Amino acid sequence: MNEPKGNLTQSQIEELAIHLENAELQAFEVTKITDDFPSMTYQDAFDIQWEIRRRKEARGNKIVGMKMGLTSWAKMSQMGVEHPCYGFLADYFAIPDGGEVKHDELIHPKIEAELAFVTKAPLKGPGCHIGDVLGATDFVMPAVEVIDSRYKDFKFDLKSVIADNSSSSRFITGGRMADVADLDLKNLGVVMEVNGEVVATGAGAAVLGHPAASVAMLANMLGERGEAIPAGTFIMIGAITAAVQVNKGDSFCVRYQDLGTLTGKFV
Ligand code: OOG
Ligand code: MG
Repeated sequence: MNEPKGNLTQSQIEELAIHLENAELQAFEVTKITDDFPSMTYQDAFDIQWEIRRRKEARGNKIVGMKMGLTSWAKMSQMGVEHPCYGFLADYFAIPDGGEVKHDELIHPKIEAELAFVTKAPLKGPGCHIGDVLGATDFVMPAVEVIDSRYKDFKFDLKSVIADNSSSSRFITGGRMADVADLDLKNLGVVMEVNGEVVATGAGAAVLGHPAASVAMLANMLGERGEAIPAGTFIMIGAITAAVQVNKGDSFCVRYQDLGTLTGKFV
């Protein structure tokens, strides 16, 4: 992903950002953008994502966190993409624990069992490692992400998904916060239930061998753009299991070892 240069012009970046953001805001699917722009680079893809972020902030939305994606083999093999990606979380993505997710506002949502780290000190790559992350973590808490690729049939390549803010759309957090010293993060078990049936299970080590490695990778990827993770940032580490498709009317419950449960309903 170390391609320092872009092949798209600034006006193409802006047009693609508008195109993908409209698909998000109006919940319609589009063809993956690399079909029409095969020469675009990773730099272009991140420039599009950052332009979507700039547009939201200019409109008054707040950025309330970051997410890593495609950090487990379960997810990478499900999506056919072999490198993690990151995205940002906007204020209106947040749904309280036990809350309702409006299915009509989304295209073809799926849910993911994740964990979130909240930092108390800044993290900056390159060279950020698990030890740096544990030292800079204020607390860990459970999180469920609702992803919703804007691409037709949820099919994409890495550049297209990065431009589409890594499929970010909603997230639920709550449960119990805990100090990293009190958790066995690699063995931490999660059980995901939809309509009372277990649909997926996993443990923290599914994410890059250790959940904190995902936060370190975020710092290192952001460092390539000269960006850092400020203190007080909420960061989701990526799905521990494969994502599960949900329909209107479905309710979910994710049980986290030592961290309580998160629930919600698609209405
Ligand atoms: C890309 C985003 C993946 C995760 O936790 O792995 C993601 C996608 O699969 O649509 O959020
Ligand atoms: Mg995710």
